[in-house]
Amino acid sequence: MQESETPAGGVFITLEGGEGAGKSTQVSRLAARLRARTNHPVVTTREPGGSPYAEEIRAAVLAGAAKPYGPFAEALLFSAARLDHLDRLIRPALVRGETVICDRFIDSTRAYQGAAGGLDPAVLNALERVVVGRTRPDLTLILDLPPETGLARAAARGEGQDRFEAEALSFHARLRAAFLDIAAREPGRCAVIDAAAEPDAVEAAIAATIAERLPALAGEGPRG
Ligand code: T5A
Repeated sequence: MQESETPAGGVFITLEGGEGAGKSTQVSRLAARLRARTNHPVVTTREPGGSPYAEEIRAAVLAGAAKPYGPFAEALLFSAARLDHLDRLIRPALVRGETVICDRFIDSTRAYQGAAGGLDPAVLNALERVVVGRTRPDLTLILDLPPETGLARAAARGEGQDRFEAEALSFHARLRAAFLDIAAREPGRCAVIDAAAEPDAVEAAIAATIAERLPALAGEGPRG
């Protein structure tokens, strides 16, 4: 494991939100937008996953393999995946000065295993301290929409439900409240985006937030 206090020279952006909020869609759009305007690499990644070992954990957890053992076991597995992802991909990219855009990160553990799953926040804080250390996002975009809308979008793909999509609507309502609560507690790091809008409008809202919060990134000019 690399030193968790590794100084980060790049910019770390995470996208968070409930099921079908449009995170993957907007990660791609934001990366394309930044690549057209910056002179340094932009890396896109996701959690759980982002490294070979973490992708193996992703497959097992989303298939429900850890569900019988409860939210603590799931949080440990997500944390093990995160540790590998941080060591192999995120921290090296940040040290090289690159921009990393990650689809889900610590706030998903706080919302899914914590607020909605019932795991003690003190346990999650301890895990974050050990696993994430100082590698915190510079900006977290919380894509907010009614859970019914997000679940309908996910269902429309016709791929069946994974471990968390299959939870009751009340679980997804708690998730939405949890993400909004995180944004309210950490307004310097987080920005709430209306994700019920059309994709182009969501992209524009994200671009405006980047321009406001990370002006150096937004204003570097076209690749030369
Ligand atoms: N999890 C994860 C935890 O419990 N704890 C953790 O610590 C972590 C890291 C990951 C699961 O693991 C859980 C959370 C999740 O349940 P996943 O497959 O990565 O599983 O799940 P999601 O991140 O929810 O991925 P989805 O693909 O379901 O949702 P996205 O990425 O938010 O949405 P996207 O972009 O794929 O869009 C969904 C559909 O809607 C359309 C798209 O074309 C697509 O068909 N769409 C829109 N339609 C209308 N208007 C818009 N604005 C739209 N934007 C996209």
